[in-house]
Amino acid sequence: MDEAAKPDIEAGRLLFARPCRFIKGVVAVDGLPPEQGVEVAFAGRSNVGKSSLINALTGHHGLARASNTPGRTQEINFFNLDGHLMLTDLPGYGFAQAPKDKVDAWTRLIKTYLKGRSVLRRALLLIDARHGVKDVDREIMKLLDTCAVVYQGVLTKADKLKDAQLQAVIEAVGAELKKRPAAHPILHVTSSETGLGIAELRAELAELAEFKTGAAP
Ligand SMILES: Nc1nc2c(ncn2[C@@H]2O[C@H](COP(=O)(O)OP(=O)(O)OP(=O)(O)O)[C@@H](O)[C@H]2O)c(=O)[nH]1
Ligand SMILES: [Mg+2]
Repeated sequence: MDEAAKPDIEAGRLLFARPCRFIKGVVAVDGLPPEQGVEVAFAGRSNVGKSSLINALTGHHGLARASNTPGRTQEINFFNLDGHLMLTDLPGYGFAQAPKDKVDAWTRLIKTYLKGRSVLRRALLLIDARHGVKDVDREIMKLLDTCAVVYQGVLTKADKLKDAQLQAVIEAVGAELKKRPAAHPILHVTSSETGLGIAELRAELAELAEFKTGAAP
């Protein structure tokens, strides 16, 4: 790896040490906040750990509501990281127990948002390390391949696996993402529980937000 490609861990730390504030929860496209700055979305199956990952990144445990009950996040929640980056916590997809009309409404909202949001610079596609890529994930990948947004795989709950199992999942998910036209080549491996991979993901998001250490005099 050349020097330029190295993640700037310190920039990530400094960016995510800044205050992050909840802006609004959106249930329909007409409620979306104005498009400004750089936005990054957290997408993935219900219960994969989207809200927990936002909390781990920001070091703010009650910020995004995480829960044992799948389908906890039912709207697109916007979090403003001190004017540098907007984080969006999406409702999970693939939650079979939710009422069909609700699932249809979330799915429509997620799809419209992912397709039409010009400030959306990246969608993080969270995959539960215990389960790997499922068909509902492939559906979202297919959609994202047609959108003007790069998406990047993030394995969650890595703490739940033994090293050898984790390696196998990293290889399988990495191989699957490599085949997709719009997927970013780097797969992040994280645990919101132990903090694994959080510093690296912060660094990558700082780069996306063009946030640098010592940039200002
Ligand atoms: N062990 C472990 N548990 C995790 C991790 N991340 C999330 N969890 C747990 O997984 C459950 C779901 O987490 P959430 O963050 O609410 O998941 P979500 O993707 O936001 O779920 P929805 O909003 O329902 O789509 C919670 O009980 C979390 O405590 C992790 O890295 N390791
Ligand atoms: Mg959630």
